[in-house]
Amino acid sequence: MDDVTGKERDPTTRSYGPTRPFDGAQAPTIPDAFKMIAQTANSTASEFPQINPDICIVNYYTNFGKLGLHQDKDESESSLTKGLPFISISIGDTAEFLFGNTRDKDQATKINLESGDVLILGGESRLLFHGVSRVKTDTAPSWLKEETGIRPGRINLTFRQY
Ligand code: MD6
Ligand code: FE
Repeated sequence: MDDVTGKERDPTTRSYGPTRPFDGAQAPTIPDAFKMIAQTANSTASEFPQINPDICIVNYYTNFGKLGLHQDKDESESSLTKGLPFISISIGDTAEFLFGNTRDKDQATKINLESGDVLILGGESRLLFHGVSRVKTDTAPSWLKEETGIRPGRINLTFRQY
């Protein structure tokens, strides 16, 4: 697997850089096992280019967590122009996920993202508006809770290539 230097995301400026804003630590590379999952998923969506991810954003949502409708356009001009996909993996409680062509949530399509679901936005769909309207309490698979002791809520990993 091609090793690339990882990038840190500064959530306040929404920009990417080589180091972590609060302590200057170097961004680690993405573990191969994680990269393998993302790239395997990517290869099943053969209409999209294959990425070599250098960014993995991990978000933890409590059962009150939400994310407003937004476009992901903080990656490089070239990445966005090429429609390089991002690959999102959901773990834990189910999210109600919205997507659409505008920021209007009443016009958006609503789907459930359950634990283990993978969502790929690339090509023409790369700049769709998307967000999380709610996280459904106590919907994670019971085996996951028993085997990992995962907390209530949802973990989302998104893999991207800057
Ligand atoms: C999700 N996450 O949690 C969708 N976007 O299913 C995002 O849309 C997202 O987690 C930009 C940056 C971080 C994210
Ligand atoms: Fe996003």
